Amino acid sequence: MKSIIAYIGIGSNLGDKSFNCRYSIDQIDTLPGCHVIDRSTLFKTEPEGVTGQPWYVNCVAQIAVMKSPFELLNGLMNIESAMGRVRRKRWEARIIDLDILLFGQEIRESHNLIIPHPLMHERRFVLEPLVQLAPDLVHPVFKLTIRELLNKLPIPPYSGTVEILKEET
Ligand code: A4P
Ligand code: MG
Repeated sequence: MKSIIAYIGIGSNLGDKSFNCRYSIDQIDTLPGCHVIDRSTLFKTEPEGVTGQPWYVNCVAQIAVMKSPFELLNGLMNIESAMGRVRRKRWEARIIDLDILLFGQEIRESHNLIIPHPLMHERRFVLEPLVQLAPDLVHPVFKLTIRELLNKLPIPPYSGTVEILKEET
């Protein structure tokens, strides 16, 4: 099976958020048929679409995958559960959220898996980390590069504020 390059959007706004993001990447690397190639820096980001929640830490991981998108989704959900995520309602504060942003040039819309992630192109907290890894990658639906999508975003605060977090090495 040929390996596909996929991008995972990672977010945490509960507990030690930077640790949670980094730890989840280590866990993704241990999934069978998954290998982490690179990751963006960590960003401190204003919650979008919800009010009254703590700020998030977000980043993006670039991975090589030798499994189907559904198998990958299952693996990611297992990591979320093992890290203690409990789902009560949509968009609530969470220890860790792992979303498949892109899976090669795949386009799919099943009820429990939509690729590319349907909101990625309008979220600064996704595009700022993603542009570090793949500025010239073309979005399979909009046919624009990640850099072009980022440049089209409204100026903050309308599409959220993001700041690069200083990381200890
Ligand atoms: N699902 C469908 N497509 C996908 C995909 N491409 N990747 C389904 C992963 N999952 C996908 O997700 C609900 C269901 O989506 C899953 O069971 C899966 O079958 P969830 O993680 O349980 O719920 P959620 O995260 O609360 O909802 P959703 O719709 O995934 O929300 P988002 O898009 O994750 O947005 N602001 C900042 N600054 N940073 C953030 O990270 N995140 C959100 C949540 C809102 N505001 C934010 C952030
Ligand atoms: Mg999610």
